[in-house]
Amino acid sequence: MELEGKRVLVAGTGISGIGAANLLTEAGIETVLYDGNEALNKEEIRQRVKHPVEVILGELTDEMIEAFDLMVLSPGISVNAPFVQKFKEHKIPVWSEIELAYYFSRGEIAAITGTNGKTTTTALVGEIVKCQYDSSFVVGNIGIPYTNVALDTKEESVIVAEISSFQLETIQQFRPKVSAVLNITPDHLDRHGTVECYADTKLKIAMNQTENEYCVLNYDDPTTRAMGMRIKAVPVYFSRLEKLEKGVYLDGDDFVISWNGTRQVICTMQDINLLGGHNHENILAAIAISYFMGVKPEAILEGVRKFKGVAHRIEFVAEINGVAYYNDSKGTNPDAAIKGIQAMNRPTYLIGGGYDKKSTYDEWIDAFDGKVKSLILLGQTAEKIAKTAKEHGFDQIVMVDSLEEAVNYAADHAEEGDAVLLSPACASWGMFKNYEVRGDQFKEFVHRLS
Ligand code: UMA
Repeated sequence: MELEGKRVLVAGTGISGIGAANLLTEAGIETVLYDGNEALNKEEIRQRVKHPVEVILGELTDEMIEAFDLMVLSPGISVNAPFVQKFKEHKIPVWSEIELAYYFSRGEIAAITGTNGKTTTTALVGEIVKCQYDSSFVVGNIGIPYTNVALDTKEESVIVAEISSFQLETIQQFRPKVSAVLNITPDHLDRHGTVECYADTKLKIAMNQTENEYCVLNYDDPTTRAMGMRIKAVPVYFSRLEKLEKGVYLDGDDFVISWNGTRQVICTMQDINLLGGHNHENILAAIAISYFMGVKPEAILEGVRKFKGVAHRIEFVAEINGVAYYNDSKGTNPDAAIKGIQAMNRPTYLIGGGYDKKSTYDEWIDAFDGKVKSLILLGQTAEKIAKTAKEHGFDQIVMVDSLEEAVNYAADHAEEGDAVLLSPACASWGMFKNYEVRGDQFKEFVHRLS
């Protein structure tokens, strides 16, 4: 579909919606911004867009809908939202903002999805490609909408994109040179319904790829391993647990790539700055992605050595009175939070709870492994988590009303040699704008203690 002369509705006025509206108006396409939240301020929204746009808030009538040729959807809005369904009934195409950015952008794309590790892997691939390519961009769910940079890309650019399942729901032509599905564990079931539907949405990342492209998959995860049978792209497996005949794997301390009969050590444990088995998986995936994006082994090694990790992911904040504080606000589901508690090597005051994504918390509680001294809970899921914890025989539970109260409680009770970990196993929505705001506030409350 050509966009010239079309009238486009951009749904959502968060950073994706504003990015999409900027891109469309810059390209001279008639654009209307829409948000279901009537309480927002139209003028404030208009000021965030570089060129003049109309803004609609609240309900969309059938008459209004019929006047559009296309809708561009922000990731936070479900395709099942009633107004989106109306667009479909009127046979008006609905594009993900990723699709819109792809329409305008040039260069080659590495697109990374999975339940966990995608932000770290994306940031690491970004660091690696920078070591070889002059024009590179790191975008997507990581917090910089792809639409923000689409017009700055050139034929020789490399775009490294973290892509969520939400962003994949409505892609059309989006075709990365290298895609990656790092792992699948239940997440966002409130939106996708079943884990099968969630996994299928993730695999859409490879749906337009051909045999000339690559899809990096986790060999140790049965769901992603099986995906290799369902794609046209060349599957490139990585494994932390097995030495693969063809793929990227860990051999003792060595991160190895074996392809077309050649075995090459890319880096060793001494070269990396990230802790934990899950991070070894992220490094293996990043090596595979970078290699098939054309990055030379020396540049991969340089990028791996430079990379120091990402904020909000088991991020060390401070040591105060002998107590270490860690911010794992990005632990937005039980599986990610399991990685957080597994990384602790001290008795831990664990702060959890938040928005209810219909997750179950049994495995997370089991992963406490005697390390958690006290579980401090807040948010919508507090009662549900407390109930599960008690069923698993864990009753050192404290209920609080705010993150500040949680930090103060932990600081008052923790002893020298303990850790305090914010790793909520839940999204932040409802109490915070996003996990970054939650993590930043946590860090601020911790710094206030000193
Ligand atoms: N809105 C409606 N109708 C609805 C629902 C929402 O109009 O039915 C409006 C809201 O009123 C609000 C706007 O939509 O004004 C918000 O849009 P959004 O939720 O898509 O938020 P953005 O600010 O555009 O941020 C999005 C991603 N957010 C989500 O997927 C929820 C960000 O991922 C991403 O960084 C950003 O685009 C840039 O690509 C955050 C996230 O939590 C980090 N992602 C989830 C995750 O990682 O688990 C998927």
